[in-house]
Amino acid sequence: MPWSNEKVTRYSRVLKKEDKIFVAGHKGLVGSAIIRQLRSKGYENLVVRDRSSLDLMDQAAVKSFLSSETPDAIVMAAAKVGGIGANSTYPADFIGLNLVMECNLMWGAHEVGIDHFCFLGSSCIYPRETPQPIPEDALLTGKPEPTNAPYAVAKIAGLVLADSISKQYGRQYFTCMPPNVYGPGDNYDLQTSHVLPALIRKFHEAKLAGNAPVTCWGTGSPRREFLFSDDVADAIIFLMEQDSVPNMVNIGVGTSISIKELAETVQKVVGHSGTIEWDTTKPDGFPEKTNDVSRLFGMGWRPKYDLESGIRAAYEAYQATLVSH
Ligand code: GFB
Repeated sequence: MPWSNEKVTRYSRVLKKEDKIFVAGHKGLVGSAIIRQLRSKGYENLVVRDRSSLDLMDQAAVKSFLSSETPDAIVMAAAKVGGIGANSTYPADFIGLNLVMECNLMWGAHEVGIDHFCFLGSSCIYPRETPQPIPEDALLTGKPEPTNAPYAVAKIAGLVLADSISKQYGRQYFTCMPPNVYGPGDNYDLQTSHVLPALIRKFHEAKLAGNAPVTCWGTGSPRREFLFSDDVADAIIFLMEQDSVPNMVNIGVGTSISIKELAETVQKVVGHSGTIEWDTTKPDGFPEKTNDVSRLFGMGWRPKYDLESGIRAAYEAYQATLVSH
């Protein structure tokens, strides 16, 4: 049967503590959280590579690395990522770099016989117009959100590649769809970052400038689901530790807030008391992006961080970067 967005559950041996796990993108927002969580759960046989020593854009180098290291499992947290501004500015990079990296690493893993692969998708792969919360089988049932369609198409291609390799070659390659992720090691560049780190930086700098007004993008009415990076990592490891995993699994809290409510929450955590203004020349993107997490919750996983405690932890991590500069 040709590929469909139907749920397929695949069984395989359970991850063992001594397994060698390659975490691609170990310095990034999600990758660094995965390393933290794996170590805290007793997985010590971890393999990481800086971009300078392993360029995922170089197919031969990736194949040679995989052949020599032969990890038991791979988590691909490496990707070209960014917020709504970055996606609109660099569409070719978001589809081109991500397609090449995911094919090099995933096809290379298959060719050297690696059985376990967790590919990171995103809630933005779903259609712009779709039921909320979004179930996994909404995939490919409608047009993508234009502000991040190239990225979404690259991630959908990776998801279908993972599922097809599993189906044809009997491997356990699965894709998880995190929502908007934030936490330590985030990107705070105001042109390329996601909304939450951008607001943390904006409110912090405005507070120091005497509670100057803060300008947010869009109308403030879109709704987003936010999950702290350590919860995303915990969910990914939870899924890898199961003896069976569905081919695609949404990760999240299953609820969302408006960008306006988010701005007010960040303002409260940072302690800013000025005005909030809205630049409606900037795009809103998805009207709403809330994952239906019943598939994951039905397996027994739950997040640990609520939004306000997560923002507090992220704000502390941001302030620590200012001290170290
Ligand atoms: O997080 P964000 O950049 O990306 O924007 P998406 C979320 C919402 O926050 C949009 C608003 O409605 C923005 O207009 N927003 C308000 C801001 N102020 C700001 C600001 O100062 N900076 C930013 N960046 N946004 C991304 C995809 O979509 O979701 C990525 O483009 C990825 O590829 C990510 O999938 C998870 O949530 O709209």
